[in-house]
Amino acid sequence: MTERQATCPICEAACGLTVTLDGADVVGIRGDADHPRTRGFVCPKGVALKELHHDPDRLRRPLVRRGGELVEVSWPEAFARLEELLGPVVRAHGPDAVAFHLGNPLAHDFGSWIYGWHALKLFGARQVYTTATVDHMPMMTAAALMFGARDTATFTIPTPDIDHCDLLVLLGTNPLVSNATGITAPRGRLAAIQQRGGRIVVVDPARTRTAELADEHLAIRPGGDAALLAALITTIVADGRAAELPEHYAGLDDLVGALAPFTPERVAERTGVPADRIRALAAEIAATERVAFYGRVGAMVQPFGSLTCWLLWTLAAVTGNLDRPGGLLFPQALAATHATRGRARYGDPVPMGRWTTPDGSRAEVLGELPVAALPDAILTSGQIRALITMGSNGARSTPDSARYEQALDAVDVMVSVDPYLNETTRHADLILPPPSALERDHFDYFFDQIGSHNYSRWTDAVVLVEPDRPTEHDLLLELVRVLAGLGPIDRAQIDGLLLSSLVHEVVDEPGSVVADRDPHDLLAALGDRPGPERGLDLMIRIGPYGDRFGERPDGMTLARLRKSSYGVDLGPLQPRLPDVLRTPSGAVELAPAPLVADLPRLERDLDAAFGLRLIGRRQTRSNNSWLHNAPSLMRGSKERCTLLVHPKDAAPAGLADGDLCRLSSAAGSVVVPVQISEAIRPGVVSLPHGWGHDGPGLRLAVASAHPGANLNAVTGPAGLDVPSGNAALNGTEVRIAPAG
Ligand SMILES: Nc1nc2c(c(=O)[nH]1)N[C@H]1C(S)=C(S)[C@@H](COP(=O)(O)OP(=O)(O)OC[C@H]3O[C@@H](n4cnc5c(=O)[nH]c(N)nc54)[C@H](O)[C@@H]3O)O[C@H]1N2
Ligand SMILES: Nc1nc2c(c(=O)[nH]1)N[C@H]1C(S)=C(S)[C@@H](COP(=O)(O)OP(=O)(O)OC[C@H]3O[C@@H](n4cnc5c(=O)[nH]c(N)nc54)[C@H](O)[C@@H]3O)O[C@H]1N2
Ligand code: SF4
Ligand SMILES: [Mo]
Repeated sequence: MTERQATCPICEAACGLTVTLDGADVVGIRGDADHPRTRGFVCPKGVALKELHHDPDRLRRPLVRRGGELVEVSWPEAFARLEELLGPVVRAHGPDAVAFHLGNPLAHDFGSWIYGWHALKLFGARQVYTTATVDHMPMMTAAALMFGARDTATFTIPTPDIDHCDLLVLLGTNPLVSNATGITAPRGRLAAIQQRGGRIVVVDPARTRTAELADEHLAIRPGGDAALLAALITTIVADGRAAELPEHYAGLDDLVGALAPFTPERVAERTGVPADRIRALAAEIAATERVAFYGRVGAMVQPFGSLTCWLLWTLAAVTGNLDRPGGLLFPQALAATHATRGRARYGDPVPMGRWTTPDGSRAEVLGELPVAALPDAILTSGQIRALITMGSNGARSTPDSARYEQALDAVDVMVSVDPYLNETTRHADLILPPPSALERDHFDYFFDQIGSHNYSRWTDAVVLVEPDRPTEHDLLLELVRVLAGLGPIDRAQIDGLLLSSLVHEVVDEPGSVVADRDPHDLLAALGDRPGPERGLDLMIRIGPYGDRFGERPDGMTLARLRKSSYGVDLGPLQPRLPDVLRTPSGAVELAPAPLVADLPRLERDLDAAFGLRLIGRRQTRSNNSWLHNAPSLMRGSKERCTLLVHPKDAAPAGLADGDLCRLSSAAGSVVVPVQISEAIRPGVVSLPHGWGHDGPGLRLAVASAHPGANLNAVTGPAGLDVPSGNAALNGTEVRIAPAG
């Protein structure tokens, strides 16, 4: 038996794991008590990596569609088929004929994160749809407009300093179940706020486990957050309690003017929060020394996600809590990001509207198009002929998912990079499975950017991939080969081409720390071993702690990081304004025009009619749609995919606890068991997402035995947050009635 250290790549918590091996067999996984950040914390999903690794349903070899059936083939055959399928489309119709749907697991794979985005840009890909637009695109959009950004690969986002705050205000997040993003291993840290005399306020239509632990729970109506935040700001400003802001803030007067209609009295009905409670919360925020604010999925996958993120950060700014310990702070990651590249307080306008979906109805934001518009893009235009899905299960994760599946059948060519034959990939012509999570090196390129402590770690793959088995990076290189028409050159050469173009981009950009260096010298310094490590080494070396290729001999390199099994502690988050700003004005933009322009829509919504509304929730033993094939996560006879209904809504509908209910909307309907609960606000029902493992052609023996109902068969049709294009997954108008 041997023991190896690993990092769990499933969620943002990035827990340190200890993996016990018997030869190449993974026999056990537990939390690593010596990990300096997660200190032994682990959840059932991390432990289930063992089962996922050994899962007989997990694909090890490629599948090709032949006569309607998906059959196993060798890797050379699969790559030949890739060329046959995609090559002609690209040659005849160019990059705009190929759409991409990139999904959540890629955010946990540093190679995909560094090279994937770069490769798409090189290919001229514009029909790029990702899971960001059913998740955090509002946060990316608001942050880009307030602090500056070039794309969604790196970002400048303030995170709550929960270990030092006196008051924590949480909107639309349940970290005790989800670990949220940036509130890792939360139980002890939340309890510590209360132990030091602080308070926690949770704003959520459901009394979640986090709300139960909180000192105050505001059971808001879905989608009411932006109006609530606007009223808090308006009240604090009107009471003369706004903080004095330094010169690197712009637009305060415009902000105050634009928010004037949103008084507590005006928003009380829509938000479901009485005016006196809004005033009391405003007074508490203004009177408290250090206040941290945090909003996540519930604050984002709704019609006003961008306004919510913007107003959350402006509320922090006007109360003096932005960029201060105990409030919100900007992390400084080891690898270079937009905010540590280029010149401080110098930036281009936010990339927006440079191209559109094929029908012109939706514009690009930060290089991405709304994934909720992908089915229409395929079904109503002849433009998109091929679809490449990578780590995405849009058939369960995007709104109006029946239409999404219909689009998968309509497209001429579909290629999936995915380890499972699931609800999405069953429509593919070719499936290329990457190695398992335990077979890959890990570095948190994405999540280091939002951590609550500046910390970075590298872990080696726990199990070695068989020599002839392509890695996720190799699969990307094979796609680049076909998309760029590179022909039968060595894969290592493609890797070299990508690295070389990355080095040139870094050297050539204004304000580069390696502007005066010869790209050939940098390439030589990065070595000749193909793979994603060289790109990461580059980003570490030009990053804020980097050695700048010898200029700072004590600086960091990937080799130096790898020497320490527990990575590098780069210290607590520190104030970083105004240096992180990359806006054209060089200031924090408190009133960005595209957001101010969306306020009239919010004002109209204050008077909207309000029927029964559907929201989602997360569960400890699920992660989105893809962990239900692990037996340990499915144990127990209790049905988990239940519709939470308040007794006041259940009685008139004739529903009792455990009854089967038909839940329907304009998009579709599902049958689900009812769970009567006082924890959900009356007028709101809640169903978890990622279920619905049914229909033909799945290779998911365990998941199919507990299929659950697909929430996204009912969400949509595509209500969108206007500035970001994010899907409004929560807040769909629904009806409930006894089934059958
Ligand atoms: N166990 C587990 N952990 C996960 C995941 C998982 O699937 N399972 N997924 C991971 C991913 S991809 C993400 S993005 C994070 C998400 O992390 P969280 O944001 O913490 O996710 P949820 O638990 O869905 O919490 C969203 C909350 O928003 C509430 N809500 C719904 N509508 C509204 C609204 O209009 N306003 C307000 N204020 N609240 C609303 C819901 O009731 C719910 O409690 O979790 C990650 N961690
Ligand atoms: N109604 C509703 N819908 C939601 C949400 C909600 O709260 N409510 N939450 C949204 C959020 S926050 C998110 S992040 C999305 C997630 O939506 P998606 O991005 O679609 O992610 P998953 O559903 O987790 O599906 C992941 C896919 O990647 C595959 N996969 C797993 N590991 C790997 C890997 O290492 N490499 C590759 N190439 N593939 C891999 C899996 O087999 C699966 O097909 O769902 C969104 N959808
Ligand atoms: S899935 Fe569980 S073990 Fe893995 S990182 Fe998230 S909380 Fe940690
Ligand atoms: Mo997510």
